[in-house]
Amino acid sequence: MRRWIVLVLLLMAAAAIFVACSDEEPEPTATPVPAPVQASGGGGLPDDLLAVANARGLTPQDIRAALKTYVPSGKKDEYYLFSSGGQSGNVVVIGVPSMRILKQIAVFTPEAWQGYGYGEVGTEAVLDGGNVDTTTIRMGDTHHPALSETNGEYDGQFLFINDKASARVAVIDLRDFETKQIVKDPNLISNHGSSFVPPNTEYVIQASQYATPLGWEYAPISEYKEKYRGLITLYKFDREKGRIDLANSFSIEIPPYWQDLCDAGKLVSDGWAFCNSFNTEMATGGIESGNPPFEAGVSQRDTDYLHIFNWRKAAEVAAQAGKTEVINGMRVIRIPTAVEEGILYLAPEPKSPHGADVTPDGKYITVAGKLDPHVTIYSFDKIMKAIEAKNWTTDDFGIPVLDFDAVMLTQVELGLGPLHTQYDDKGNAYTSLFLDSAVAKWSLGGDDPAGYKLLEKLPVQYNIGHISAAEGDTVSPDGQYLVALNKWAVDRFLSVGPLKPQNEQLLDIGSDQMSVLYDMPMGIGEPHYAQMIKADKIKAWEVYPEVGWDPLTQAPSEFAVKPGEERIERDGNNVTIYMTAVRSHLTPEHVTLKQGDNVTWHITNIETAPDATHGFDIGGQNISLSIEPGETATFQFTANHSGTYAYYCTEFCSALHLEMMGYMMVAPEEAN
Ligand code: CUK
Ligand code: CUA
Repeated sequence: MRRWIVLVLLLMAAAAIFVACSDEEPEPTATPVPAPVQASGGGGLPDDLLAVANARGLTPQDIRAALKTYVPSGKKDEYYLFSSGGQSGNVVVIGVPSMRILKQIAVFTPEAWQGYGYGEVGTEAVLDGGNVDTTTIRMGDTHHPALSETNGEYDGQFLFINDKASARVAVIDLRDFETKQIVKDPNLISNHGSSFVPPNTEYVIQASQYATPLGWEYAPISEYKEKYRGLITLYKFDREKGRIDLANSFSIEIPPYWQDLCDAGKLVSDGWAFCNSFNTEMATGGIESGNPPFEAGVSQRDTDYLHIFNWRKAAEVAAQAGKTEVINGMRVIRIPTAVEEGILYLAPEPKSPHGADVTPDGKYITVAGKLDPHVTIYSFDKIMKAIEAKNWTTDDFGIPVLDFDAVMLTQVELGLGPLHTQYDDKGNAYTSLFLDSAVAKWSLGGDDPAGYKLLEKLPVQYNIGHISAAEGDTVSPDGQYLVALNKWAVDRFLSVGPLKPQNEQLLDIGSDQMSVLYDMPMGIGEPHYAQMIKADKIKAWEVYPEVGWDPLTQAPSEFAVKPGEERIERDGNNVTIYMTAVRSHLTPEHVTLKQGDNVTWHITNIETAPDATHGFDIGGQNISLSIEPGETATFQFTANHSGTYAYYCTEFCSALHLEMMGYMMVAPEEAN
C-alpha cells in the first residue's frame, strides 16, 4: 500500500515538474536542454524528493527517465534482451527496461561460473563440436542472435548465434539458457549474415562474409575471381531434438562479393531471404604491393548487390538427385544450377550497404546505405514482377541482376552512415546512423513513395551500430523500447582504463518524441546485434525436471546416482566416481586414485529447491562445474600427477558451505 502512495506521489511530482518547466520556457523542438528541478510553488514534488533531485542535479527529464526504467526490488522486467557479446564469444541477457544484466551465456568460450567447457566431456564436447580441422577453437566473435519463431513471432524456445571468426553457429536452449550445440560450416571460414530464421524456423540461415576458396583451401589471391566464393548455408533445424541437423543442411554457392547481412522474408515474402553485399568490386587489397587498400578498392562502385534467394525452392532442388555437389560432406547448389532453377537473383543497392531488414508485413526490404545517406526501400511485389518479366541483365557469374528502378520503391535520406533498421507497432521505422551518432525515425508509406518520410533524429552516445526494438524482427513489433548498441562510450562512464565498455542505451519510442532513458555500460564484450522478447514468452525451468538430469540430452542421465548409492568403481586403470552433492556435503568425501588413472566423475545435485546450485572445483586440475538443482554433470581427466588435492563446492550454498569439500589423493606410480 505504501509503495503505491510513493509511486503516485512520484508520478504527480514528475507531472508537476513538467508543467512548471514548460511554463518557464518554450518546449524545445530538438534535444531538450536539461533544466534543474525547481520547486513548483506548492503542490509539486514533496520536499524530501525535491531535495534528493536537487542534491543529485536531476532534471525533469532525468526523473521521467528514472520513473520509466526503475524496477523496484523484487519486481521483474517486461522484456528480455539477448545481446551478442562480440569477441567475448558469449551472449548477454539483459532485463528491459531496468537494463540489469541477468546472465552471461557462455557459447564459444569456456566460462568457469557456468562450468562451461571443462572436463573433456559434457560442455567441453559441445565446444569441441566447433573445432576447425585439428585446431581447438576456444574463442568466438558473436554478432547476430536470432530467437526461434513460430508463425513469424518469437516463440521463446531457442536462440541461435553465429561466430563470425570461424563460420560457426550455436544453438542455445531457452529452457535452461545453455549452449547445446556448435556446428562448423565445412566450407566457410568466415560468416556474418547469421543467424537468421524464417517465420517457422525450418532453417537457421548463414551467409559468408570474407570469400575464400570453398573449404578455405589454399589459392593465391590472384585467382580470386575464379576460385574464391561465398556461400549461403541453410542449416536444417530439428525443433524436436533442439539441434541443427547437418545431414539435412545444404549451401548455395554465391559470388565472392563479401555478403554482409541477411534477413528472412515473412508473410507474403516467406520462402525468400535477402542479403546485402559490399565488395562486388571483388577488390583483393595488397597495399604492400602497391595495390589500392581494401577500404578503397571495396568502395569504388556506386552500387553493390542485394542478394535475393528463394530458400524454399533451394531446399526442393537440394533434395533432387544430381542438382548438388557434395563438398566436404555438405551438399552445395552451384551457381549455374541456382540460376537455372530460379533460386538466386541480385539487385543493385547503394553503396557498400550494411543492413537488410524486412518490414513486419513482409512486403518491403530496407537496405541502409552505410556510405550513402539514404535507406533504399525495395518492394517484394516489384521484385516478383521483375523476375516474372525477366527484367534483368547478368553479372560476371551469369546471375540475373534485376533492374534497379523496377524493384526499388523509394529512397529516404536519413543522414550519415545508415546501418540497421528496426520497426515499431505504429508503422514507423528506426535506422541507426553510425557517423551521425543518431537514431532516425521515419515513416513507412506502404506502396506510396510519398509516405516514406524522415520524422525525427535523436543523438546517441556514440557511433551506434545495431538497434533492437521490442519484438522488432517479428510480424508484430511492440514499439515502446529500442536499445541502441553504441560502439563508443568515450566519456560516459567512470574510467576503467583505455579499454572502455560499449554503451547500450535504452530509448523510449513509445512517446511522440524519442528520448534516451538509460545508459548501460557493457563491460563484457562488444555487442553487435540483440533481440528483445516479451518476458512471458520465455518458459525457463526453475530446476531440472527430474533429479539426475542430463542437460545435454535434456533427458534423465544414465549416470545419475541416488543418495546412498554413491560409489567408486575401479576397472584396471579406469576409475568411475558416482557422487552426490547436497547441502552441505559431497559424497564420497575421500577419492583415492593411483597416478595414471583415467577418471570419469559423475556428480548429481540431488536438490530440488530453486537456486540450490552447487559448484565444483578441484585444485590443479582445470575443472570447474556448475551443477544446478537436479543436474547430473560429468567430467573426465587423467590423474597425471600424484599428490593430495582438495575439491570443494564453489557456490556459497549454506552456512556449512566451506565444509562442503573432500580430498582426492593420488598415490605415486612407484607406490602402485
Ligand atoms: S554488424 Cu556489428 S554494427 Cu556484425 Cu550486424 Cu552492423
Ligand atoms: Cu554447495 Cu557450497
